[in-house]
Amino acid sequence: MIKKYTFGQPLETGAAVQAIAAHSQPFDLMHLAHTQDGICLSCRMDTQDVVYGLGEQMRGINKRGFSYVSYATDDSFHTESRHALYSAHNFLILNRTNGASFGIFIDDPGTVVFDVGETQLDQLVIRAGKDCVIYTIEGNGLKDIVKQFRELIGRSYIPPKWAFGYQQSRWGYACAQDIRNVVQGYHGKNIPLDAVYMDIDYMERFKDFTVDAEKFPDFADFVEEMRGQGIHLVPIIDAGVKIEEGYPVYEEGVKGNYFCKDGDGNDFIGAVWPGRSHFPDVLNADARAWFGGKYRVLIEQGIDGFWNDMNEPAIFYSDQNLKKAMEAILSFKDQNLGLHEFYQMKGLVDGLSNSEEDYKSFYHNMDGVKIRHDQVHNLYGYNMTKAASEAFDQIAPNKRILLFSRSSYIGMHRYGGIWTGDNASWWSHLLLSIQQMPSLNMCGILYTGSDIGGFGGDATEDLLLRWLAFGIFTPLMRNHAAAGTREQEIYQFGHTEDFRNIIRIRYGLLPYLYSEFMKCALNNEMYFRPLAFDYPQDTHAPQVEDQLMVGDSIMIAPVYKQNATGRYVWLPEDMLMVRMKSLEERTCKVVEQGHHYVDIALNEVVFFVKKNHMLPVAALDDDVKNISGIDAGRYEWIGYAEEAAEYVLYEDDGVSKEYTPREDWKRIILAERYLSN
Ligand code: MIG
Repeated sequence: MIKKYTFGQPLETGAAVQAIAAHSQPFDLMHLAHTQDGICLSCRMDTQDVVYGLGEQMRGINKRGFSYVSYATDDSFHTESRHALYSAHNFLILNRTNGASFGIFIDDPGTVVFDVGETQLDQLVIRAGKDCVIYTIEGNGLKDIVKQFRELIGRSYIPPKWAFGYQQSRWGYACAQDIRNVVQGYHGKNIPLDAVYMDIDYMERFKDFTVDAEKFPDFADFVEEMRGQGIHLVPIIDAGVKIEEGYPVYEEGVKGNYFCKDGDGNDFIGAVWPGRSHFPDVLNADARAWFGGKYRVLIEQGIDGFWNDMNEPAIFYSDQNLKKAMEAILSFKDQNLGLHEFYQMKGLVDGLSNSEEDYKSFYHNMDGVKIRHDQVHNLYGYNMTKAASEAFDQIAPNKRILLFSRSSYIGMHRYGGIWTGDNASWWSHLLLSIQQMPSLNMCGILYTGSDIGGFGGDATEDLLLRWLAFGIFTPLMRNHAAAGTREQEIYQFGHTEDFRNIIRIRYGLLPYLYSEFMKCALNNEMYFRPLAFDYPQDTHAPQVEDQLMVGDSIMIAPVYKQNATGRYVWLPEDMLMVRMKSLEERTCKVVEQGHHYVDIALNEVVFFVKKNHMLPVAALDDDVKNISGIDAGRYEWIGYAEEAAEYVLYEDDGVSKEYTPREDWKRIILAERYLSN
């Protein structure tokens, strides 16, 4: 049951799609206090209670023991001490052992703080602004609460099927030849690949919707050449529009009044990659339609996928802040700096980027109402992505176009996916990425994944192998790295055959992964779930922070520790352990409920099939290059049927929006006592 409470005069964020009447009784699920800054909700948590949710955030699956801030931030240093990442996903569930569990969604586009037992171990405290809508959800267990929430916020974005193939990216591919080399690197070793990303270097001076003609002469021909090799190119689009006379996007934006304004009514200026830039006012319907329409120029050249970046929006500096900081720094000149002054001076530079002062200095025009940016900060990336998606609906109404964003808010999941931003080549970030997945799924973000191998820092071969062995289960499976780091395309490493085997396992499992993804999207369910969602009676499950249910049939237990040759796995019931050295070399064995140490070599993928469940596995030719090489007629089945197992297979053409209706989903049944080997 969903209840809606309105406080003050909230803005329409578009997060919810179901019209629900405001609840007639006062809010009483948590203790409510009105403070100077807004509202404050609090309640007690029992020792055994678990808090799930908050989407893209730091720390574990159980969010207890820390506080989290919803304020979209371009901070590429995801250490344990951080409280905010790129998105704002204000939904959590307090799962209680004694008393009713509930979900709560704070629809407030400004700063919201979730103190989940940080200040006081047993207190959940939520602070929001004075104008917001709060939804509370009670239901029959965790899955049901999530499903109700997902129905409230609408169906998740569905990408084209090729976006489930393996994808390679790197900040640094600068020209057509660089990309050809990547494709050759993969194809030369017979490793499948479906997409290569184009980071900011493809543009002419970082200008959105341009392609540098020196680096990419005849871009449309190049896109076609790549399609001929089965490769989709996915260009990046940044939020900031370069100020440059003669650049049509800039000139149209100025003329149409499509950019955010500063306090004096001039187009706001912030510096990002293109230098001094304006920011499209994507919270304004006209500006949104205009900016979205710009994607057409790339679509017409054959592009069918995009990633939206820098849309918190990130601001390196503003003119006025830079000036102030400069002056202050100059005042230190010729002084004999004490330590205090030195740090003060250093802080002036560090504080220039993404500064609160800048976010308070520009305005949106939302349906004629002037709104200061910081009050709606968390809606920017969401609306940039909505702009693109709404334009795609016009440009190619029945075609799925790949789209994902760095920043987001609940509601954006209807328009695109997200990737989890600038992680690092750290083992701890492999674990973080495992833990973020179910929380994101709760908030409707199903098409998601992290930069495999890590963005910052140098990936080692073992880290990349382990990360891929997890990444084969994430809908977005993209290897991406920052400029200046060690090259981490998999053909750069010695044990190519091991990498190739792991990637081929992804393609072999694709019929299952895609089928599960589609069913979850169409049924408002979670593709990745913490164990406690499937085994609510299991008292150990709530403590498992490093295993996940993936789709309806399997559980994974990735290795995420350096030099580990295996790991402990908790089995909430008897399961079939499937061990793959390659797609073809696999063994299956029933393992009993309980704790087990499982050896998992660097070149192995291990997963577990639930009792009375099964999954399809595609048989692949040796030279499969991309998902078009998966032949729907050649599925084998892995199953563990003590009585009987049934599988609902979802298939469609993978590109149109004519999703297969439920009554046509195929039911496949395995006979009694079947155990595959
Ligand atoms: O300030 O476009 O998260 O994936 O490679 C860095 C360059 C800007 C941040 C993105 C990252 C991308 C990078 N971008």
